[in-house]
Amino acid sequence: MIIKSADFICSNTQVSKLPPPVKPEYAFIGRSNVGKSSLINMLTGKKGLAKTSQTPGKTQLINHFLVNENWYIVDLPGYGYARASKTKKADWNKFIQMYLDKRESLQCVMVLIDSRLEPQKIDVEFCNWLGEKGLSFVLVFTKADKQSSLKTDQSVAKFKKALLETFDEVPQIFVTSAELHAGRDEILSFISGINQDFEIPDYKTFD
Ligand SMILES: Nc1nc2c(ncn2[C@@H]2O[C@H](COP(=O)(O)OP(=O)(O)O)[C@@H](O)[C@H]2O)c(=O)[nH]1
Ligand SMILES: [Mg+2]
Repeated sequence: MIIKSADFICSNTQVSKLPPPVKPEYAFIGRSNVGKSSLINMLTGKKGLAKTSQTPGKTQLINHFLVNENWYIVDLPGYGYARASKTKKADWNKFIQMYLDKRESLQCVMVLIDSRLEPQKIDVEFCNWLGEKGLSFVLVFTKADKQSSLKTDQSVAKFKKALLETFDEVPQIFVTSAELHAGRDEILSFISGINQDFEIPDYKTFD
Protein backbone atom coordinates (compact mmCIF):
# COMPACT_ATOMS: atom_id res chain seq x y z
CA MET A 1 0.00 0.00 0.00
CA ILE A 2 1.24 3.45 -0.89
CA ILE A 3 0.41 6.12 1.66
CA LYS A 4 -0.82 9.20 -0.15
CA SER A 5 -2.25 11.01 2.82
CA ALA A 6 -2.57 10.68 6.58
CA ASP A 7 -4.37 13.31 8.59
CA PHE A 8 -5.41 13.84 12.15
CA ILE A 9 -9.21 13.93 12.29
CA CYS A 10 -10.28 14.17 15.92
CA SER A 11 -9.59 13.42 19.58
CA ASN A 12 -12.34 12.04 21.75
CA THR A 13 -13.06 11.22 25.32
CA GLN A 14 -16.52 9.95 24.57
CA VAL A 15 -17.39 6.91 22.53
CA SER A 16 -20.61 8.63 21.44
CA LYS A 17 -18.65 11.37 19.68
CA LEU A 18 -16.49 9.18 17.45
CA PRO A 19 -16.71 9.62 13.67
CA PRO A 20 -19.40 7.45 12.06
CA PRO A 21 -18.12 3.88 11.68
CA VAL A 22 -18.20 3.89 7.90
CA LYS A 23 -14.53 3.18 7.27
CA PRO A 24 -12.41 0.25 8.43
CA GLU A 25 -10.33 1.09 11.49
CA TYR A 26 -7.36 -0.37 13.33
CA ALA A 27 -6.71 0.37 16.97
CA PHE A 28 -3.13 0.67 18.18
CA ILE A 29 -2.62 -0.01 21.85
CA GLY A 30 0.09 -0.97 24.31
CA ARG A 31 1.90 0.04 27.46
CA SER A 32 3.06 3.64 27.73
CA ASN A 33 6.40 4.09 26.01
CA VAL A 34 6.09 0.92 23.94
CA GLY A 35 6.68 2.92 20.77
CA LYS A 36 3.10 3.45 19.61
CA SER A 37 3.46 7.02 18.37
CA SER A 38 6.73 6.17 16.64
CA LEU A 39 5.10 3.20 14.91
CA ILE A 40 2.13 5.25 13.71
CA ASN A 41 4.47 7.91 12.33
CA MET A 42 6.61 5.25 10.67
CA LEU A 43 3.61 3.49 9.05
CA THR A 44 2.17 6.72 7.69
CA GLY A 45 5.52 8.26 6.83
CA LYS A 46 4.51 11.40 8.72
CA LYS A 47 7.00 12.23 11.42
CA GLY A 48 4.86 14.43 13.61
CA LEU A 49 1.48 12.77 13.10
CA ALA A 50 1.23 11.04 16.46
CA LYS A 51 3.30 12.92 18.99
CA THR A 52 6.18 10.89 20.39
CA SER A 53 7.23 10.82 23.99
CA GLN A 54 4.53 12.85 25.62
CA THR A 55 4.27 12.52 29.37
CA PRO A 56 3.12 8.93 29.85
CA GLY A 57 -0.42 8.53 31.05
CA LYS A 58 -1.26 12.12 30.23
CA THR A 59 -3.35 11.81 27.09
CA GLN A 60 -6.51 9.86 27.75
CA LEU A 61 -7.91 10.34 24.30
CA ILE A 62 -9.00 8.26 21.37
CA ASN A 63 -7.27 9.83 18.36
CA HIS A 64 -8.46 9.15 14.83
CA PHE A 65 -6.10 9.50 11.88
CA LEU A 66 -7.49 9.07 8.39
CA VAL A 67 -5.20 7.35 5.91
CA ASN A 68 -5.64 7.65 2.13
CA GLU A 69 -9.12 9.01 2.90
CA ASN A 70 -10.11 5.41 3.24
CA TRP A 71 -9.23 3.88 6.63
CA TYR A 72 -8.49 4.94 10.17
CA ILE A 73 -5.57 4.44 12.48
CA VAL A 74 -6.87 4.81 16.02
CA ASP A 75 -4.36 5.79 18.66
CA LEU A 76 -5.55 4.60 22.06
CA PRO A 77 -4.11 5.74 25.38
CA GLY A 78 -1.29 3.61 26.75
CA TYR A 79 -2.14 1.22 29.53
CA GLY A 80 -0.26 0.10 32.59
CA TYR A 81 1.22 3.39 33.59
CA ALA A 82 2.45 2.52 37.06
CA ARG A 83 1.98 5.94 38.56
CA ALA A 84 -1.64 6.43 37.51
CA SER A 85 -4.04 6.25 40.43
CA LYS A 86 -6.46 3.37 40.83
CA THR A 87 -9.41 5.52 39.81
CA LYS A 88 -7.56 6.68 36.71
CA LYS A 89 -6.78 3.10 35.77
CA ALA A 90 -10.40 2.11 36.27
CA ASP A 91 -11.52 5.03 34.08
CA TRP A 92 -9.04 4.01 31.44
CA ASN A 93 -10.39 0.49 31.47
CA LYS A 94 -14.01 1.51 31.19
CA PHE A 95 -13.43 3.94 28.38
CA ILE A 96 -11.19 1.72 26.28
CA GLN A 97 -13.16 -1.43 26.90
CA MET A 98 -16.30 0.34 25.81
CA TYR A 99 -14.64 1.53 22.62
CA LEU A 100 -13.12 -1.87 21.80
CA ASP A 101 -16.28 -3.74 22.63
CA LYS A 102 -18.72 -1.50 20.79
CA ARG A 103 -16.95 -0.03 17.80
CA GLU A 104 -18.71 -1.51 14.77
CA SER A 105 -16.01 -0.61 12.25
CA LEU A 106 -13.05 -1.88 14.29
CA GLN A 107 -11.31 -4.50 12.15
CA CYS A 108 -8.33 -5.46 14.25
CA VAL A 109 -6.57 -4.46 17.46
CA MET A 110 -2.84 -4.01 16.99
CA VAL A 111 -1.34 -4.92 20.36
CA LEU A 112 2.14 -3.44 20.70
CA ILE A 113 4.70 -5.36 22.72
CA ASP A 114 8.21 -4.19 23.58
CA SER A 115 10.46 -6.79 21.96
CA ARG A 116 13.15 -6.30 24.61
CA LEU A 117 11.08 -7.43 27.55
CA GLU A 118 10.01 -10.70 29.10
CA PRO A 119 6.25 -11.25 28.70
CA GLN A 120 4.53 -8.62 30.82
CA LYS A 121 1.53 -9.68 32.83
CA ILE A 122 -0.51 -6.68 31.77
CA ASP A 123 0.07 -7.41 28.06
CA VAL A 124 -0.87 -11.06 28.43
CA GLU A 125 -3.96 -10.16 30.44
CA PHE A 126 -5.01 -7.63 27.86
CA CYS A 127 -4.68 -10.24 25.07
CA ASN A 128 -6.75 -12.63 27.17
CA TRP A 129 -9.43 -10.00 27.56
CA LEU A 130 -9.50 -9.44 23.79
CA GLY A 131 -9.81 -13.17 23.32
CA GLU A 132 -12.72 -13.38 25.77
CA LYS A 133 -14.48 -10.62 23.89
CA GLY A 134 -13.88 -12.37 20.58
CA LEU A 135 -12.00 -9.38 19.17
CA SER A 136 -9.44 -9.95 16.40
CA PHE A 137 -5.97 -8.84 17.27
CA VAL A 138 -2.38 -9.17 16.12
CA LEU A 139 0.87 -8.72 18.02
CA VAL A 140 3.26 -6.00 16.93
CA PHE A 141 6.68 -6.29 18.53
CA THR A 142 8.40 -2.90 18.69
CA LYS A 143 11.97 -1.59 18.90
CA ALA A 144 13.53 -4.66 17.28
CA ASP A 145 16.60 -2.61 16.37
CA LYS A 146 17.51 -2.35 20.03
CA GLN A 147 18.88 -5.86 20.26
CA SER A 148 19.99 -8.83 18.17
CA SER A 149 17.41 -10.65 16.09
CA LEU A 150 18.11 -13.72 18.19
CA LYS A 151 17.05 -11.84 21.31
CA THR A 152 13.93 -10.59 19.52
CA ASP A 153 13.07 -14.12 18.41
CA GLN A 154 13.40 -15.29 21.99
CA SER A 155 11.06 -12.56 23.25
CA VAL A 156 8.52 -13.46 20.58
CA ALA A 157 8.75 -17.14 21.45
CA LYS A 158 8.27 -16.44 25.16
CA PHE A 159 5.25 -14.27 24.50
CA LYS A 160 3.72 -16.92 22.24
CA LYS A 161 4.25 -19.48 24.96
CA ALA A 162 2.52 -17.24 27.50
CA LEU A 163 -0.49 -16.85 25.19
CA LEU A 164 -0.69 -20.55 24.46
CA GLU A 165 -1.59 -21.08 28.10
CA THR A 166 -5.02 -19.66 27.24
CA PHE A 167 -5.25 -19.64 23.44
CA ASP A 168 -5.31 -22.62 21.08
CA GLU A 169 -3.34 -20.71 18.51
CA VAL A 170 -1.35 -17.51 18.53
CA PRO A 171 -2.41 -14.52 16.47
CA GLN A 172 -0.43 -13.10 13.59
CA ILE A 173 2.86 -11.51 14.61
CA PHE A 174 4.74 -8.53 13.21
CA VAL A 175 8.25 -7.57 14.24
CA THR A 176 8.93 -3.87 13.76
CA SER A 177 11.43 -1.10 14.22
CA ALA A 178 10.34 2.50 13.79
CA GLU A 179 14.01 3.37 13.57
CA LEU A 180 14.71 1.04 10.63
CA HIS A 181 11.19 1.08 9.12
CA ALA A 182 11.06 -2.66 9.62
CA GLY A 183 7.68 -4.37 9.46
CA ARG A 184 6.06 -1.47 7.61
CA ASP A 185 5.23 -3.27 4.34
CA GLU A 186 3.96 -6.31 6.22
CA ILE A 187 1.56 -4.32 8.40
CA LEU A 188 0.33 -2.15 5.55
CA SER A 189 -0.38 -5.12 3.31
CA PHE A 190 -2.18 -6.87 6.18
CA ILE A 191 -4.39 -3.79 6.59
CA SER A 192 -4.89 -3.43 2.86
CA GLY A 193 -6.13 -7.02 2.64
CA ILE A 194 -8.77 -6.43 5.30
CA ASN A 195 -9.81 -3.08 3.81
CA GLN A 196 -10.71 -4.79 0.55
CA ASP A 197 -13.42 -6.84 2.24
CA PHE A 198 -14.85 -4.03 4.34
CA GLU A 199 -18.57 -3.39 4.21
CA ILE A 200 -20.21 -0.57 6.11
CA PRO A 201 -21.77 -2.11 9.22
CA ASP A 202 -25.18 -1.33 10.70
CA TYR A 203 -24.68 1.25 13.37
CA LYS A 204 -26.52 3.41 15.86
CA THR A 205 -26.29 7.17 15.70
CA PHE A 206 -26.21 9.18 18.88
CA ASP A 207 -28.53 12.16 18.53
N1 LIG B 1 15.53 2.47 18.91
C1 LIG B 1 14.21 2.62 18.82
N2 LIG B 1 13.58 3.46 19.65
C2 LIG B 1 12.23 3.57 19.56
C3 LIG B 1 11.46 2.83 18.60
N3 LIG B 1 10.16 3.14 18.75
C4 LIG B 1 10.11 4.05 19.75
N4 LIG B 1 11.34 4.32 20.24
C5 LIG B 1 11.67 5.25 21.34
O1 LIG B 1 10.95 4.87 22.50
C6 LIG B 1 10.44 6.01 23.19
C7 LIG B 1 8.92 5.94 23.30
O2 LIG B 1 8.38 6.00 22.00
P1 LIG B 1 6.91 6.58 21.72
O3 LIG B 1 6.66 6.36 20.27
O4 LIG B 1 6.76 7.95 22.24
O5 LIG B 1 6.05 5.59 22.62
P2 LIG B 1 4.50 5.64 23.04
O6 LIG B 1 4.48 6.20 24.43
O7 LIG B 1 4.08 4.22 23.04
O8 LIG B 1 3.78 6.47 22.05
C8 LIG B 1 10.93 7.22 22.38
O9 LIG B 1 12.10 7.69 22.98
C9 LIG B 1 11.21 6.65 21.01
O10 LIG B 1 12.17 7.37 20.29
C10 LIG B 1 12.19 1.93 17.73
O11 LIG B 1 11.64 1.22 16.89
N5 LIG B 1 13.54 1.87 17.89
MG1 LIG C 1 2.72 8.18 22.36
